[in-house]
Order: sequence, then C-alpha cells, then structure tokens
Amino acid sequence: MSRRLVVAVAVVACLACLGGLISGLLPASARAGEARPATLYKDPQCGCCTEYGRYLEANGFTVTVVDSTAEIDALHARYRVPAHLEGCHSTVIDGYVIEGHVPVAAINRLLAEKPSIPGLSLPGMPEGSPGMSGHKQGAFPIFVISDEVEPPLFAIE
Ligand SMILES: [Cu+2]
Repeated sequence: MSRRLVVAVAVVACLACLGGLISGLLPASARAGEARPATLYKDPQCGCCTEYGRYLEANGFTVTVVDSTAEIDALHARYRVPAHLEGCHSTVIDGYVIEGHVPVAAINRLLAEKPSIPGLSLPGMPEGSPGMSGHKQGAFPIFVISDEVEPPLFAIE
C-alpha cells in the first residue's frame, strides 16, 4: 500500500468516524430540546383545527397536519371514541388520541402520568379554548375517552 493511499484511507476513516459522531450527537440534542411529535388529523376546511395546531407548536410540540376526514373516522373507530366525545379534529400524541381543543396542561399531565386510557376529549369547541376565538365562559371539563355513558373526568381547566 502506498503512503498516499494509507493517508487517503485514514482520512476517509476519520470522516466516517466524525460523521458517526455527529449523527450520534444530533438525536441527543433534539431530545434535549424536547421536540415532541404530534399528528393532527383535520378537515381541510377547518380553521380552528389549524389554530389548535399552531397552539401545540407554540407549546413545544412538533405538529404534522393530516388533512383527511377519512383518517379521523378511522381514528375514532380505532380508539373507540363515542360520538359525544368526538372533537372537530383528532391529535395523536405518544399513542394517545386527543379530541378537540384540549389545553396543553392536561396533555402534559397525561404524558407524564401515562395512564392506560385511549386519550382525552374536550367536546363542543367551547369559546376561548385553545385555538378557539372568544372568551372563556366557564370551566372546561376534560374527559377520559371512554364508552361509558358518563365518561370519567380527567381534569377541569
Ligand atoms: Cu374546533
């Protein structure tokens, strides 16, 4: 092996090692920044749904928007979301489904406690809730997704 070739091989090996080092570091730094992925399924025409996505982005989530009512229907079936707990949009975060305009405090508690429930719902698009216009008229009941007639309360905000 010529000396020049040895140097070339060494340079390539070093670059590969550096590349490995950098790619090894990147996910760690991304974790440190706590980019939390969320997928928001919405009707293409829904404005308050888009606003809710912006609200999640402003609160540390990285939101992927899927414009598809068929996907929403599929999610409702998969998570067994009863009609009275369906939101105008559905967001999937860490395996949980979030129906409607649920405030992040409840989502953060859900992600911290990780209960074995399908997810949360704030039904009815109340005025002043995240992504909705207007002023809050009263407490927001956040329900556990459940097919019980009276779903359990997760939080009141
Ligand atoms: Cu809405």
